[in-house]
Amino acid sequence: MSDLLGITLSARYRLEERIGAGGMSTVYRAVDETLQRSVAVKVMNREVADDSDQLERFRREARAVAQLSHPNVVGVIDAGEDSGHPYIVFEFIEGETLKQRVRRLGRLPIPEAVAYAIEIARALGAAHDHLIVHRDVKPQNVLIDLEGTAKVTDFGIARSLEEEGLTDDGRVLGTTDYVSPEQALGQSVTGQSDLYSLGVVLYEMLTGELPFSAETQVGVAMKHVREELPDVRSKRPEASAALAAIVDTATAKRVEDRYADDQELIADLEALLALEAQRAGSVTGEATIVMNSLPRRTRRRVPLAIRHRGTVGLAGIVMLLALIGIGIWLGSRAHSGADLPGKGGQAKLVVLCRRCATAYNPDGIGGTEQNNNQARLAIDGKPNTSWPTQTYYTGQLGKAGVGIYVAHTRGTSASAIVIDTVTPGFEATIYGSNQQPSATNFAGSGWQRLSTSQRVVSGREIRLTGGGRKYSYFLTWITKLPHGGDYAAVNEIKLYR
Ligand code: 3AM
Repeated sequence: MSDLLGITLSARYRLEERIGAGGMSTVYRAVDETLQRSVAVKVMNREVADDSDQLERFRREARAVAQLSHPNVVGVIDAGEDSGHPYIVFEFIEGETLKQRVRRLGRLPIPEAVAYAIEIARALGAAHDHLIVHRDVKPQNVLIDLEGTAKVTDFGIARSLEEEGLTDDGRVLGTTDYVSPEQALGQSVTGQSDLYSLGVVLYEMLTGELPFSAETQVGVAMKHVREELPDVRSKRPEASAALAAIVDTATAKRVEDRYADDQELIADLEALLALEAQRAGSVTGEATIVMNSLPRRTRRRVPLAIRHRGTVGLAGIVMLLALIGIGIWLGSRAHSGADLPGKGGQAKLVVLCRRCATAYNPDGIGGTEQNNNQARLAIDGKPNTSWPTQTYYTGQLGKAGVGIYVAHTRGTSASAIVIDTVTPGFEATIYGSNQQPSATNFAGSGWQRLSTSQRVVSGREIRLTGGGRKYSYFLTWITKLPHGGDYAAVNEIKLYR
């Protein structure tokens, strides 16, 4: 397509330099002769311009992005067609792609990585608000301008959820390095698929590596379907448990276990940025700017020294107090780091993804749901919220049991479990399994008994047997309601390694 160099499209955009090429199009730096400024012009390749489906897709990109006016989205300025060349004009971003930045610097400083993740999530949030799914979130599509701001581009295969009817021609993606399991399997793709890809981008910013490699792109895609991402902390030990939990929740294989929407992910990332800035002792570059854009409530948690100056000089006491404050607050949200009392500080709390709790009623009696929509309250780190069983007015369960299980994506060995409850005295047994529990068949779910049956005392440790075997599912199986009570509540389930 170098034949286009030097020509002026629609008597306005003079193509000066070829800056990138993809399968469908070529990107040029151009001069807008009317406004005398640099622009980026994406010209559709001639071969594909003859294909009406592809042409429609190209036009759709222009229309989709034109709807968005967001500081973290590369803006569309114009679109047109000249001598059979459809083109889109974008604001020109001087700088580099996020991919180039990671290649150049390797692992990014943690506050910077989190700041970029926030900016990308905000851009995706704006798109999702317009029912546009990006579908190709990767660091190659994130431009970092000279001020350090991240801007998402290339909505080339984005689709409006309202246009689901349009046939998807199964176009081969350039890379499957960031593909969500459902997308790899050709299932329906939603905003949560973009969040998965963003989770992988965050993983890469933190570790400097991709989570999966294989001989072929299909091989990588299959790993996204089948294999858990490696633990971020095995590659980046200074990453906090809370940060690892965010990566885990964003990249959960099952959509139900993933962040439900952008706002949930952004809230966790913003809270974390405040903490990570604190851990790093100073913030620079984009982290400072993003920090200044945090909602007031979150920003108040950032120590004054960082909030105002971007670096920490003095104010040691203020900082220390704030550090303790944030530690407690975030720890209570993400289960970071606390030790089990009475175990000599050796047992470590297992970090659970925030959607990884499920109510369990395989007998089906008394309503199959069993308040499953509240299950996550048992692992939200807040002792005053709980998952309750349904109410059994007779005071009897009338079946073998009912319960709640938590999932640990990679599987973990646990030595103890602690249940906080406002309805102590119910009887429960802890089980472990490595197969996805059947919603209707207790016996067919592979449960191994890990504890004796016991009356639950709030906050008291229940020892688990199992010889250090790893399990992916841990079930608290309630066999008897508390004496005189008609339900049982689980305020918190804490699993210790
Ligand atoms: O091929 P590289 O990675 O050097 O940075 C983008 C990428 O560069 C650049 O075009 C290439 C293919 O996407 N690019 C895309 N949109 C751009 C824009 N709006 C842009 N460069 C500047 N401004």
